[in-house]
Amino acid sequence: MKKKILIILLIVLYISLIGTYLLSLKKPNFVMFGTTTFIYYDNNNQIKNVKRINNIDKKLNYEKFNVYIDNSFEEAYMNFYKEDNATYYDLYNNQNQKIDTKDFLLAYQGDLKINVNSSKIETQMTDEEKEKMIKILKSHSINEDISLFSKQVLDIDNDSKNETIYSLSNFGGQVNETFYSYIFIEESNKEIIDIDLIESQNKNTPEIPQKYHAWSIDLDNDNNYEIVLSSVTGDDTPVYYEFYKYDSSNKTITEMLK
Ligand SMILES: [Ca+2]
Ligand SMILES: [Ca+2]
Repeated sequence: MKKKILIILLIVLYISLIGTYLLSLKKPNFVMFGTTTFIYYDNNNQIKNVKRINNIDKKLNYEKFNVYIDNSFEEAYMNFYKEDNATYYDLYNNQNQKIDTKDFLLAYQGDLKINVNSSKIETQMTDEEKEKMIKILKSHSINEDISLFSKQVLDIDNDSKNETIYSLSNFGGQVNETFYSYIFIEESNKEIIDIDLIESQNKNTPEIPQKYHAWSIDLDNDNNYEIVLSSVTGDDTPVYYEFYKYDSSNKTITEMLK
């Protein structure tokens, strides 16, 4: 009898070991933003969690990724390497040719449906826009210097009306000023909904992160785009990514996956 129990126990142990081994072979589904921020998904395309890292797993070197280049995902391979504490990468296509791109790194692995809004993120202001931006900054009593501007027009919430996402900051601008990063949505009725507004306390010391609107992506497959911001504090420091959800009915912005 004891022998029988022992055999059953051994069989159970054997099966669970094989199960664990097979699970370890299954690669996780994830989207990576830069080399620092990873959103993991389960097999049903549901977001599981987010991880922010400093050191990229070298096992990812030369694995196949779907990389967002010129408004679409293409199969590519990446070689990651570290220099002066920052992680860099080279991109190669299926023919082993190096791909040159100035785009921020957005890539995924696994059977995911990642819908990136392809409307152009404009970085030049017209004179009219500049005037309008300065008015908005004035209304918040923040510095009116703008060194970084971006604008994307898109229908974030799929209601057939366009919103505009603006990001403004004055990093690298005039001296003897406080620093700010301001990202907001202008709704079709011209109402402004803040995504993030941060200002440094002291002049000439940018102790706040510089934030920038990087992409609008439907990350959770609900037909609404999430707003992805890059965030960097200081030179030669990692760029991390943040994710915001816009609820047009309640006119609220919520940060997700903090
Ligand atoms: Ca809309
Ligand atoms: Ca979504």
